[in-house]
Amino acid sequence: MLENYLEVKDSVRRALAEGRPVVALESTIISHGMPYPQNVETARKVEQIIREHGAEPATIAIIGGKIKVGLSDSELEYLGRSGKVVKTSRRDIPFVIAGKADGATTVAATMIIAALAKIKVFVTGGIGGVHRGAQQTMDISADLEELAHTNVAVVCAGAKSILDLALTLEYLETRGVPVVGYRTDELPAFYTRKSGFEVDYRVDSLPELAAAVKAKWELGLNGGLVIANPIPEEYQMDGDVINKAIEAALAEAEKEKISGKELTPYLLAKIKDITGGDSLSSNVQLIYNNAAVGADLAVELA
Ligand code: PSU
Ligand code: MN
Repeated sequence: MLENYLEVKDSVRRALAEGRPVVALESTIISHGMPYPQNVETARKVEQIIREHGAEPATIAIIGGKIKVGLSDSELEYLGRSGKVVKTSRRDIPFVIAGKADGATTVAATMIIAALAKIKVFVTGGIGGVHRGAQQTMDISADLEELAHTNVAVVCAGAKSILDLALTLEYLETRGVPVVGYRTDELPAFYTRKSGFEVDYRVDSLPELAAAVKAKWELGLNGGLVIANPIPEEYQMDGDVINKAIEAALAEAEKEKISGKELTPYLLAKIKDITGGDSLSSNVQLIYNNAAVGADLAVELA
């Protein structure tokens, strides 16, 4: 049944069969999160870092209606270039498949597919969350619901303050999702190491982290974990600069009445323009840093 839908790349299939570590990667970040060609260059380098750390990368996407677990180099290039790829979250998966279309998977959709393929660790930049103003708009990312259900550890650099971080943490608490600081007491805010919010647990070593992940799932405590890994000091942005850019981007989005699935990509592109590309450089570096930690965690779990 599943074979009718999932196409697992040979190198990934072999690694999984042999019990070697595999790390899942999302593709919305490639098609909707960054401009070409930096998106494709970053995606390639992330895969390389994961290999250097002893794990097998599996970038996930839907191409021509087929779910791909692991992409070839030309498929990566295609996703980054074609401007016609559908941003695909949980609700979209069946329709992208039925329409034989191309879909770039969000954190939620990537978690679903990773779990189907039996991949436990997933590396990304930042997760979606509760948007500012959600009291009115009810804009809450499907990523949070997926974290509540699906057994995948998500390594990220926290969440951006385009979101309401306090409400995002409340939501995760309600849904029983642990928010773990990797070598930090504070939830990182993506572009910066600090957000002013504490994480639930700080872990300083990978064996300790792996032990907690194992205990959670062996006890049947289903759902994901947020492993928040701060951007390296030298690449973080100035707090005032990035916060002003975020405020300006949010105001612009409101003026243009951007909502729904368009909002996050719109804000990312605006922030990049306002910061003259500086936010993109930070974005790229924090993903590299997450790739290293995610691969090390996958090795530890294997
Ligand atoms: N944050 C980023 N870059 C991204 C995303 C989030 O820095 O590309 C993407 C991820 O794929 C995430 C999605 O799952 O945006 C969340 O979108 P929404 O807010 O519409 O749920
Ligand atoms: Mn939304």
